[in-house]
Amino acid sequence: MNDLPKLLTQEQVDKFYQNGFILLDSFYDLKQDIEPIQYGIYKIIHILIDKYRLSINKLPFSPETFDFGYQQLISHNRSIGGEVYDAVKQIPAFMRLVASPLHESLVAQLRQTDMAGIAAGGYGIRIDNPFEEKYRAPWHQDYPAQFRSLDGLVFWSSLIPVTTELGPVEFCLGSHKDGLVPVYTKDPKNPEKSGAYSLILENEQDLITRYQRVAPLSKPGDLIIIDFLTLHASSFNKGKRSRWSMQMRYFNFHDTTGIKIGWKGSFASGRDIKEVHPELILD
Ligand SMILES: O=C(O)CCC(=O)C(=O)O
Repeated sequence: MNDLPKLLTQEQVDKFYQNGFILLDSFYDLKQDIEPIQYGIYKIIHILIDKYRLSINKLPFSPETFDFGYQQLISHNRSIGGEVYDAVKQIPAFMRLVASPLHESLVAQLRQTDMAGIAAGGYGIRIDNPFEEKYRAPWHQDYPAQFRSLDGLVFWSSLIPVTTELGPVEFCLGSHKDGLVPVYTKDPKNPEKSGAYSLILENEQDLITRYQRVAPLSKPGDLIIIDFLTLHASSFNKGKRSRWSMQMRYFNFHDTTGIKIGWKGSFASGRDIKEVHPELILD
């Protein structure tokens, strides 16, 4: 039985089906949902400033400057960025947001299901640092990198105001309607990339020019819902600050592909795509 509240208007649902993503303005409660996560990140940055005995100024907490000191931390030693990345996804306030009933309601409404699942390993907080290519997401669909169910959804939400300079996510409008795209598992132009970041779509350049592309700007509290088949990519961050954003992925236990593959995960579960979907691999 699905008696969860319907959070979207029919117009929003239609827009999502049409475009393969939708931006919901001011969806989350800033004080209750977002600030505690920013505060957790602020505290972790401070613990690491102390750990490495760095003389970095500390500001009192504010949602606008929660990441103050992070740029200096990674310019001292880039590997501290990895410590922050692994730590922040374990902030309780983030896990509470991941498991928010709001997400279950959205999956129920958009996928007409009474059985939503949280994709294990499919949630985290991206930190897109200025002028870094290694972890920039190239054009991709989420399904090959995540699996679980073909009709999965990404809930994407920024922790800072995203400007064009900071490299917003770019989407190919309506691309989800054209189904799964086979991939190469190595990017010869960027040999430093690995895992999901090294997947390259078949005929990538031809493919993406077929669609109108948009890169919506968003702010803390906004939510972008992305279909697991929508082609999208991170733009390059040419700013002075890292772009902090949350990704929370859900799937549908009733999806026939999901049931067939036993709701298995992909890279985030340490699995090779070839084991589950050999037909998607070109090399
Ligand atoms: O935030 C980004 O730059 C990319 C996010 C993304 O590709 C995803 O959530 O699937």
